[in-house]
Amino acid sequence: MNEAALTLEGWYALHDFRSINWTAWKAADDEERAGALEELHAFLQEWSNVEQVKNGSTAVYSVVGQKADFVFMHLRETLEDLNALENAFNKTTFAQYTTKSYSYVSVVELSNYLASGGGDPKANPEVMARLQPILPKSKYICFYPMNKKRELNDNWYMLSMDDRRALMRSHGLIGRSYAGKVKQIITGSVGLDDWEWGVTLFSDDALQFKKLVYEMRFDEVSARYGEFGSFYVGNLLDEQRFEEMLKL
Ligand code: 76R
Repeated sequence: MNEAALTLEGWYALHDFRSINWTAWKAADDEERAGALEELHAFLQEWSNVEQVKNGSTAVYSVVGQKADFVFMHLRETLEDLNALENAFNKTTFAQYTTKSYSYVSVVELSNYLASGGGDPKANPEVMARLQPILPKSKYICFYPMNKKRELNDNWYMLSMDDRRALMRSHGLIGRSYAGKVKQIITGSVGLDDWEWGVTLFSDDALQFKKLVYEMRFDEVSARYGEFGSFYVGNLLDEQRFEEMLKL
């Protein structure tokens, strides 16, 4: 049997994509809208408090194009926390003016392909900071799910650990050349959702997403073994921008 990569898991992730029901939002009276906005404000505040005490992290972005209008990306300690959080949001008045566009459940993952040194990795604060990351508040987000291919001649899961490690080295080198320009969070979703990984990228320059993903397309790990789902791209929503988006 072939050897599975060892993985370290951190916070669980929920990418919750929503669309706004503009017809209903416009039909609501001022008082109802004000109440809904207040509730939204309270939730954003609560999520920011959770982040302050490092019990999780939340990123809020608009989505460009028709796939959704905005996304909440939540990282929390447990699946129960994520569940409670989505249910609480779904009970708000504001949520009644949204429809569910897409969601993705996964867990922050690091693999041992390029790990160095021994000892308990979870005792390393740098590793912990990557397993429980405070999400950047960069101007742009890009999310897409992906698989590693399982076809007769191109089957990632039939490659030896050594071969995969060599391939991942080249992948990591390309990635590292974007250090400081793009921050990536890889979340694993085997057994949790429809694809094997979620890729979430953050940058202050949306063109860097295109350049990074394009460059990786030529790298063997992606060129040969990558399979990709839908791409979502969006702009940072702070409270003020969120309110502006909803203003009629
Ligand atoms: O964790 C590390 O920094 C070690 C190197 C590394 C691993 C193990 C790494 C680095 N990645 C790893 C694992 Mn990655 N990554 C993607 C995509 O669009 C595409 O073609 C692929 C989507 C991008 C854009 C990206 C970026 N990576 C993985 C895995 C799990 C593989 C497995 O276990 O089989 C996937 C699915 C994946 C996909 N990767 C980096 C980046 C970047 C920017 C880096 C450098 C990170 C840094 O050094 O800070």
